[in-house]
Amino acid sequence: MGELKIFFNGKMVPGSEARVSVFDHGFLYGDGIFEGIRAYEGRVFKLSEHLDRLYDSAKSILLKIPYTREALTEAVCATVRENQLTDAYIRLVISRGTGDLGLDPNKCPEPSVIIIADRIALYPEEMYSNGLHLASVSTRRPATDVLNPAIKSLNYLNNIMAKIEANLRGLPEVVLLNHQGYVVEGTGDNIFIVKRGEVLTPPVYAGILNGITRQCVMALAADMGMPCREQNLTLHDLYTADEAFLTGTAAEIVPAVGCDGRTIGDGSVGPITTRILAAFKSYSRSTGVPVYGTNAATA
Ligand code: PXG
Repeated sequence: MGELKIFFNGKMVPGSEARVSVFDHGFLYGDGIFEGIRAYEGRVFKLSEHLDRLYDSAKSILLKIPYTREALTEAVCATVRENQLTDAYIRLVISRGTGDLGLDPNKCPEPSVIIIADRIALYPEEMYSNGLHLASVSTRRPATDVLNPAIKSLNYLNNIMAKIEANLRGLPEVVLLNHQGYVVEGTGDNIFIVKRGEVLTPPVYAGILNGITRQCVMALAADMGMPCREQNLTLHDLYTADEAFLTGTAAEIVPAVGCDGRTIGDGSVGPITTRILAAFKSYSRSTGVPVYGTNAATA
């Protein structure tokens, strides 16, 4: 494979030439938004839902995306095609653009729009078969009235602070609490528990990113007749859960079998997690926006 081609403000440019200005407010201030999207077998998974969230993030921070939804849909597909990928991880980034050194976004006339499509780095199989041990960390997720986690902004320092705590403990992922002490999410994934047959996940208003995988899991659970609800969760709820798992675009569904030294359930991957994982795998590989023409079957 040659060099990756990047969609850069309407043009396809080689990776080595795709450079943003040091005056870009995405770089100077984290002023911008992004999406992490996957393509499976030549189809972009939940592209419309990702674009909904992207346009909502943009509206919330008063950033005007200089493309229609149709144009962005085509740009995402074109970037995957240009790199001849079938399974891909797609990063769509829209920054406020180039301005001066002050933080005023009005000084940035043109947002920067970047789409990177690359091969997906898969996680080790044992993570799915054995499950993760988690820990709660001291870094809190910001309150919705401080910096709403529902906005998928370029301001990920809070998540990175928690990731540093994970690294210091030698753990792949950790659990963040909100300022009230409720469990909200991981550094880059949502959390679910299973208790007495019920599938539970923190509500959006607790201060989380409303994950596309999360939404999909809630719908799949409902389709399979599993009771599924949003509910505030404490660490006690997580410690005493029968099962727990994390959801995110990159990792899909990862079982969690322990937290803070407590064993979750019997310490093995539970039956409901296993069913949801299987349902997600088959669903994600049988739907999506076709990148290479419309003859691929769409569910
Ligand atoms: N919460 C947060 C804070 C996230 O950043 C999710 C939940 C899951 O959302 P989706 O829509 O993907 O189901 C995310 C996902 C990575 C990575 O490499 C993941 C995310 C952002 C950056 C990197 O795993 N976001």
